[in-house]
Amino acid sequence: MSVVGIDVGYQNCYIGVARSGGIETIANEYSDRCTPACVSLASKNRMIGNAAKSQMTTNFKNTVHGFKKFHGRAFDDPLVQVEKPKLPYSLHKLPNGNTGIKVRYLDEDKVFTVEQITGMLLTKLKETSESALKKPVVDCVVSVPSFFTDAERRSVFDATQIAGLNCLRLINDTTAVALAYGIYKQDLPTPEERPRNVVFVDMGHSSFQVSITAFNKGKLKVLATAFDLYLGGRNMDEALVDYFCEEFKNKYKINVRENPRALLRLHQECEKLKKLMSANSSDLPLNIECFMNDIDVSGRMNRGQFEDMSAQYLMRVEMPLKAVLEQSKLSRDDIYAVEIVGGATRIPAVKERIAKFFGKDISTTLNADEAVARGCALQCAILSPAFKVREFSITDVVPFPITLRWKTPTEDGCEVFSKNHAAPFSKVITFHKKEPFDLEAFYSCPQELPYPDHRIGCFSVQNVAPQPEGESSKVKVKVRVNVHGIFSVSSASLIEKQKGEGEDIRSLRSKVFSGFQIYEGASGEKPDPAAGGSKPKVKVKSIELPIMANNLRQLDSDVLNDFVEYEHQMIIQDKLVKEQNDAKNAVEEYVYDLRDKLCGIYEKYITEDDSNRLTLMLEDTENWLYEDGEDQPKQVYEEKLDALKDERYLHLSAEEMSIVERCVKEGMVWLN
Ligand code: ATP
Ligand code: K
Ligand code: MG
Repeated sequence: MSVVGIDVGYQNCYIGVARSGGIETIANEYSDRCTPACVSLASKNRMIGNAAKSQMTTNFKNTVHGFKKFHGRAFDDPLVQVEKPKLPYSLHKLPNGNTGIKVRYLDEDKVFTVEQITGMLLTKLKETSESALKKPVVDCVVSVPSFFTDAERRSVFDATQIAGLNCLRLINDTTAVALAYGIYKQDLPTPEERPRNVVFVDMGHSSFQVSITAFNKGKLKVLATAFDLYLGGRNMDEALVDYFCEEFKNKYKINVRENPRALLRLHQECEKLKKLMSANSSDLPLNIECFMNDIDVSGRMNRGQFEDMSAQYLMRVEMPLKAVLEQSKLSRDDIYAVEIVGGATRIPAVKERIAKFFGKDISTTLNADEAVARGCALQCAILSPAFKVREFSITDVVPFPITLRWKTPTEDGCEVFSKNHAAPFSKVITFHKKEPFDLEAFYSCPQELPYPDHRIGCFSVQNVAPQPEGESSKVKVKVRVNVHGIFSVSSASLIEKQKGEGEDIRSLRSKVFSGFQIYEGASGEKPDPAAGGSKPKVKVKSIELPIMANNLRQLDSDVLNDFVEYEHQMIIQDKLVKEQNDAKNAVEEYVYDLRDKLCGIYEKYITEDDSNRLTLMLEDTENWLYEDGEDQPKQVYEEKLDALKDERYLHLSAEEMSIVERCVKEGMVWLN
């Protein structure tokens, strides 16, 4: 069984794996530990990750990046509408109102859902893990921003299923970081001592997240989280892009915004410049050759100017820090350390603001890029029965309070999970009902929600019937925020009194409209009434009731199955194209290799006739590769290669020739 943790970033993805030596971050086939969150669709196949990123400026209409925020979002969502004009590819409204991504794939117009696009990315990350671990990868833990709401989490979860992964947990970015920080610490306070409170700050490309976590030996408890949904490295890139667009308009009379390719290149160069400015405070150049209309452009920038133009963003660093501290009810003196991760926390002005707010030096104990993925892998190792890791319990929080509503004459609903309530967590609510009923769940405070719709879902508790005497039945409903941070009405049961038992019907009747009772417990088990011992035992039978859930923006299970199937087909198609390309490249390589040798190491041992014959043969093959042999099935290339290899030069076989080669290389004398 494999143990894999995946950080799916807005820009960068990382994979952590557990091996016998511990947690490692693994590299992809480009020896890169970072895989860009980028998918490029083409006429024969897809490219994902690094290969896709290199298509960004050439095949920009079909190269999808910056899609993470579309998870669980309607096309009409203000966030989607704000992003839309900035994208080089098109968005499309799906029949169910969700956000679709329109591209050309296999020479056809195709609309993919964001779950499918992330599914493709996860397929790539799965394959990378499989080739590093040399075994199939199914189980994994995937990170999500702590501020993701229910619909967004379900959407990411669906993407993991499309990729054929078994996601054991969607873990919040900052919680994964906290785990990576805490699990190896030998000197944490004992459970009886005051906990060690650590602030974790993660500024990535698209957003800013903060948490305060309390550590004791063997456990961590998240106290509070806060965020700025729109604050990250890309804001700084955009500030630079704005500046240079303006400058180039004046200096070169070009409108960069009219040219998507030039705009993308400027973005890439501005990002590089931004990174350079983190390490260097002097004046730095920005040069792009053949930028637009055959013009080479250049500009300059220094850190001071950059900080001035990003002032509006830097100003926003403090707000989430303040919010998280307030929620935690701690004072600055209670904070043991402030740990920063995420690429954009490398910006000196960002670091300064964090340090200033907490009035202490910030720590960089963790690898800024890889901590999330490592935390995910650790969580996967803890959850996997196949791996032995130190016991470490994780208690996260419910970031936004959740209310459950029902319609009865006297009751309208109640808040079932308050803000920063421990999670995962279950509660049992008792109803008295004669017929099936509906429960509606929604986020209690729409104004603080980073999502335009406060509904979570509607849950119909079915098959409820009155008791034989016509009385209301007692129905126990379990509501849960699960390990993924997803809310559900997870089960319902009807409690049927067994005939002949003597419970006072009237006392039950008096409770019919008296509302509900909530039992709490991390496991969701209600306290055993029999354990109290005072009341006489009533023999009851519990009957499971079916629940029909209708969640906001949820994919139908049929649709999801189709996506799983389609992803599978695309994987096969990519594999075919890859094999075909490999076989074709092998022919091409053979041609070049033999040509080199004919005028190199074989020259002395080959007759002129043979040499001419072979040169001609190579030329023919090369022409064929550009013409009829351009796009042939794999076997055709394989047969071609075999035919070339069978050709006898010097009246020796290819195998014999390789012996010649070795002798020449090793400086042995070759006897003709
Ligand atoms: P998110 O967490 O928002 O989903 P992500 O996880 O993909 O995004 P990271 O990989 O943590 O983001 O960070 C990427 C951002 O960090 C980019 O904006 C990148 O330009 C920026 N960055 C990386 N290195 C530096 C540096 N040395 N100086 C300034 N910015 C940097
Ligand atoms: K990342
Ligand atoms: Mg990130």
